[in-house]
Amino acid sequence: MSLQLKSLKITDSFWSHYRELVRTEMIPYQWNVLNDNANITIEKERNDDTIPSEKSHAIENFKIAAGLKQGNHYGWVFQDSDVYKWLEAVAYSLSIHHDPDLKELADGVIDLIALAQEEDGYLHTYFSIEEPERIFKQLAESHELYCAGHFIEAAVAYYESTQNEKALTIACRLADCIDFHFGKGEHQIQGYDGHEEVELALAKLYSLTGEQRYLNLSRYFLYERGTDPTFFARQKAEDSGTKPVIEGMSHRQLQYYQAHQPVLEQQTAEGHAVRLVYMCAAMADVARLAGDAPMLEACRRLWANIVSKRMYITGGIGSTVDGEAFTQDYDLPNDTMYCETCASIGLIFFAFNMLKNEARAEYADVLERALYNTAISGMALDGKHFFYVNPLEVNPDNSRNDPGKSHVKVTRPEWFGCACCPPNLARLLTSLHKYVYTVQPEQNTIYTHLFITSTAELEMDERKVQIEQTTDLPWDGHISMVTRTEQPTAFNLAIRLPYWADRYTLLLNGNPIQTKVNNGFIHIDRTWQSDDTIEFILPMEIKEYAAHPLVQDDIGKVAIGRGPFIYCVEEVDNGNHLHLVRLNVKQEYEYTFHPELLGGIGTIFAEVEKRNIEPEWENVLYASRAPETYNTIQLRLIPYYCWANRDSGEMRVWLNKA
Ligand code: FUB
Ligand code: ZN
Repeated sequence: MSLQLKSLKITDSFWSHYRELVRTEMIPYQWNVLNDNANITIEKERNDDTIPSEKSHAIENFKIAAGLKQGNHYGWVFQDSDVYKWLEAVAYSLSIHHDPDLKELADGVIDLIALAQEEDGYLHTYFSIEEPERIFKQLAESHELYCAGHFIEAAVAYYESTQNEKALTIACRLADCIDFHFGKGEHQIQGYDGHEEVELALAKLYSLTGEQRYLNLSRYFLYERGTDPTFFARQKAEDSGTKPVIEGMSHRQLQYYQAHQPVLEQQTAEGHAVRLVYMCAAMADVARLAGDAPMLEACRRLWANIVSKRMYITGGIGSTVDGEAFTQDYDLPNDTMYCETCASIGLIFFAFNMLKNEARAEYADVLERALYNTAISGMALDGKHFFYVNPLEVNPDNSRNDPGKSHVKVTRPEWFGCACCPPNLARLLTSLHKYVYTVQPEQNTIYTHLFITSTAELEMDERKVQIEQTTDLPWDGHISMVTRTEQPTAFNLAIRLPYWADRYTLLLNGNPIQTKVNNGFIHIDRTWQSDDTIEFILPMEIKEYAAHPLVQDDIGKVAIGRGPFIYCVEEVDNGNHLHLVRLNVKQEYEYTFHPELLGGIGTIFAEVEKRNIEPEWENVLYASRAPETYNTIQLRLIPYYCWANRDSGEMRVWLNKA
């Protein structure tokens, strides 16, 4: 059987709006930022004097490295990756929307990158401009392979979208340079980058080019990690540089880099959250491409640890600002967490690469959770303001006055000194069409992961098959899937039964059908005729979710969800002191869609109790036999993703429950 997904066109109103926003606002906006033309305020992501936040300078760095300008590198050592992620988003955007001007701009950027690339294929503006003698000598901090990975990803996407060979040639020369320098050979560096990324990029480059060396190199980096606990320390000891590559990073433990153990021995998700999920995304892809069963088993283990013990209900990960990292099982504080936008995007990559290995609905459930909640919370509805950190509870006074919460912003800044998140989101949204389905040719099965109005073009043994999916999700639970075929065609259509639906109705051409559910997918295995219509109806119940009792911060509280969305309450709707709100034992909720509010959202109303601050508390901090009285109030909840788009104020996801 040959079954291939050839293309997917999204026409969904919720997601098309986002993708248009990226094309019309975010991409031009980011271009101006990268060129220091945006006239915006760049904020530090937390109070830290070492964060470079005067400007981006990213394009200027390339011009200097290319010899077109004089000057010094400015910004983080990984500033190049902002340009690469922008380029990758442009590549996907061009595949959706023909735009000769944008293509010309991007081609020009590729020409500039080509000029900045060294004779031997090396590419990294910081080291080329400032410290060529330290190339590959400070890998714990240098982000050289991290940046290389982002370029390779961009080049693969750009080639797939435009057939531009120049970007791909730069990428292959860069990969060849890395392949020359790293490995087990006598004169090679036996080590890896402190920030995983090149591993997943090399797997993509292999998939595009078929060049086995790239897959081997990716696999080498994964297997090398954590085998020699002295590698980073030895590089540091031998370093000739007079200043750290990244200020304030040298104290990091090996866990931070997932370098404390060989990857197959790592039992729990440790260290910097983005690094961990990028590593896992690479492991999952390499496991599939190389048929590496122990690697896949390691992925399953790390996955289980994340999703059953270390992930927020919003699909956020990273419990602490210190190292932007995981901490320990069930440690999920709501107001000091990190939940970096990039980390949820990395979790989506990991989930999707697991789906390509094995179709289990739990991967798509998490993918959907992270996508509809933390990932899109990373961008304001204007496409020009961004969150780096996505809290589940905010009090503006605490963010202002508590240095431990300086990273928890109440409004989305225009840009960040460390601008990893906004362009990451741009590339995710523009590539969303890749996440709706996967196909398993050996099972002759098409798996549906996301419910998004779209048309999929498939090819089965040279026959064309179309699947038209139509839905009003995320607001309404009716999904219809119509097949169009040139002639009757047998295949198995597997549809995810999402975690938030306890029941479902399934009709084929208007009649109920019996199907089997396997690993969370409903399988409909039949010979499809043109215009066969599946109707899949999911109840959009408002749900109260509780957390595991060991999550100290959520005990006695519930979070409210409807469909894929987790909801929150904001001060602008409900007044301040939101911690005084208490949901009733038998709480009733009412859902209403408001086309005029926040771009069109469904809100939830609940008549709840709010504790009074009685006069007895005037100038009293502690009291025995304290009075406790409540008022009834109307509480309005909105989907978490669109918080902080009106007046700034308190927000919380977890609410006290009587
Ligand atoms: O180190 C590069 C990127 O910057 C990371 O992925 C983010 O967490 C931020 O620290
Ligand atoms: Zn980020």
